[in-house]
Amino acid sequence: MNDVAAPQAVRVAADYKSATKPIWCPGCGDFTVLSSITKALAIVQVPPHEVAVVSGIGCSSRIPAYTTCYGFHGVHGRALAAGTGLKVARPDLTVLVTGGDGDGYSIGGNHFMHACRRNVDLTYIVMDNHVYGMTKGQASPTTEPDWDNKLSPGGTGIRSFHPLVIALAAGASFVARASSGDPNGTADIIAKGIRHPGFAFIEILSPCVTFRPEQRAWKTLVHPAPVEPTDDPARAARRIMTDDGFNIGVLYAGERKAYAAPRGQSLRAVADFEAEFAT
Ligand SMILES: Cc1ncc(C[n+]2csc(CCOP(=O)(O)OP(=O)(O)O)c2C)c(N)n1
Ligand code: SF4
Repeated sequence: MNDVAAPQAVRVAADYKSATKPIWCPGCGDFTVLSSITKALAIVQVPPHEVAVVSGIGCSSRIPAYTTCYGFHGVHGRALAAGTGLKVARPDLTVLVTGGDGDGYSIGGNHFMHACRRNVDLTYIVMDNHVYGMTKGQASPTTEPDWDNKLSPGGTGIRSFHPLVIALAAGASFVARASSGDPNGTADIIAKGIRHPGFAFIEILSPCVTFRPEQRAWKTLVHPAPVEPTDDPARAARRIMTDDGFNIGVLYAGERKAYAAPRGQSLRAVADFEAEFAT
């Protein structure tokens, strides 16, 4: 009898793509983000059953269903809370948290800051289209103050949130910007984020062609960051605050130790909690 295990076949992007057909609008940037995520998983060669994709609510938050990995499509703005808990309880899993700018920076804004601060080893991918796509085009925290539309005539007049700088200030140990117009470059950045030991935050410019058709031009505006990533958060913040918003690449990669759950504490059985709440 031959007891030598057969070598594992090399996994390809298609191995991570489920048979569920995305229902995004034709041309939505999220299609290429999905393909970049599956390509990144193939680069890392982690088996699909060892990956969990966790999301909130929004068009972009539909991603988990389109992969063959474990998935959790949670509630609006709480993806990072669920993903953090999962990673702490199951550090053996590769955890990707995915969603939109409304989900992550508005209702989920508080979780965003604290996830950066905690530096749990997960990868947070935000498909930023500067709008609430799923609920038909309201302004989001990253919407430009002068974006004129019928829901906020003349624009909101409110300064945009700057996620990358906020991530740095809050303690994220890996900060990158990518573009859905560059699927291979984005796959490479996501793979780097997955391999990074700590909280990796990746903003992906992903156009909403339905409510922000002008964003189709983003793919002509993006360009590789002209400098290598730095491990100095102050330098990274200065660069990001003074760039044109279309610099693509890993912008900051630091070495802060990732959070590790205290050892030696046994997990309590669910039945114990039930008994406590029953009294
Ligand atoms: C508690 C709660 N509040 C509001 C909503 C309505 N809602 C669903 S998706 C969404 C915004 C989604 O926007 P974004 O996260 O930017 O994702 P996109 O659809 O643009 O990908 C909102 C406000 C909800 N589902 N739950
Ligand atoms: S509404 Fe916008 S974000 Fe949602 S699927 Fe359509 S193009 Fe994509």
